[in-house]
Amino acid sequence: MPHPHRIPLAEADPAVFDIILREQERQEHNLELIASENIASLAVRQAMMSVLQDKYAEGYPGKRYYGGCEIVDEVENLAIDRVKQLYGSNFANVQPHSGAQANMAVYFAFLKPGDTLMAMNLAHGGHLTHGSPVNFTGQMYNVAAYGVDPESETINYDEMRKVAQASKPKIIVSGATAYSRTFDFAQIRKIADEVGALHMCDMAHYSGLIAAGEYPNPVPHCDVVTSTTHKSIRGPRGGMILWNKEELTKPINMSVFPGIQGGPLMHVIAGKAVCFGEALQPGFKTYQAQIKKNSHALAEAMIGEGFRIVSGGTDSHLMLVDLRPYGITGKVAQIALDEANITTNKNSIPNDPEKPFVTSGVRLGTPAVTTRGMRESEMASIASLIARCLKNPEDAANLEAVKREVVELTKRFPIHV
Ligand code: DSN
Repeated sequence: MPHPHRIPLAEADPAVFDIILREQERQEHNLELIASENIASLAVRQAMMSVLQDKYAEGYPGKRYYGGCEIVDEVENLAIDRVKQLYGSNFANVQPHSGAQANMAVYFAFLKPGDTLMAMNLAHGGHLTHGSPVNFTGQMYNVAAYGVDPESETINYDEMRKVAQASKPKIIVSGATAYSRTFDFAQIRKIADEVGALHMCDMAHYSGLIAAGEYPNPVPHCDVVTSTTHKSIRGPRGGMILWNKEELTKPINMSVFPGIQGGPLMHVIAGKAVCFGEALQPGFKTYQAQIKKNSHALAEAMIGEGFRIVSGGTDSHLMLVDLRPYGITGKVAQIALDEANITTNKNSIPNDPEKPFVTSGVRLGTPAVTTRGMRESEMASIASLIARCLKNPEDAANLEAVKREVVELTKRFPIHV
């Protein structure tokens, strides 16, 4: 009899194993268009299921609170060295468990409760941790927001300057979760300097494109840059923080540990090292360039199907689709698309007349389908499948017919076999 610890999951816990198999099957035969999702490589996932998960290593490499950390120190140093090379930063912390934790660590390092945090209006594309009233940021800080121009639907830097001058924030945050255009990081740096604020970029959505030179790099224009590691960069779920000035090292590192976290997840840090290693390979640039080509192709094809794309197009991996030309809401669209194995999320568009749980838009992104190997011609097919669903979103036979075609398409681009 093997030791009980060596029994594989399928035998040890068939209930959990079955759930995993069914989720794998769902991913295999769905078109994943959620802009923040991706498909990590086998190598990244193997690092995450390694024995490193058993090691406690509070502290930082060379300065841990527990013994036996000399080997996991190597993997954390490797992740730090690779990510610094990738983005050209002088310093990095790879311990945040998520993007939200990375943001929290930076805010706790540099803000006191009641201080002013300025970030993009949530309704225009900002993130929960950029000042939402239901998030700790909205509860602990005075929040000032900038947004997009109602005509161009791109960031209005004159308004941003006025808001900054009036609110005197301690931190100005750039970056968003539903903004498809580039940020002018140099301009935001200038505004931050004019009002004596720190400039923090939350580059989570764009991090893969940035690593490949397909989107402007915020690092030279920011005091601090935060990110997740699982979106376009395609690594394990987690977060990271980058910065250039040595004097910021102590407050940031102290804020992550012992400030808001305990033991780092060494298996996930190993996955981050693998992901950064992958991103340093020439093939990663080709992948990121294709994400953008696919995003352009999808946006053009959606326009061809009669949808409106917010701001008229995209400079990145994502786009916001205004569904009003089809006379339906984001809520209806998301449910109908789900029925046809097309996974999206409803999303407010700027100045949306609908409530956030209903919305007039959906957000689409191309990182995951590009990982599967899909290219421009598949993007045209996807736009047509979406349009067919949304012309008759409550017709079950229509949705079933589209689903059959989606399954055929996904079979041509297998993920795990
Ligand atoms: N949940 C992420 C997104 O979908 O953009 C943000 O953290």
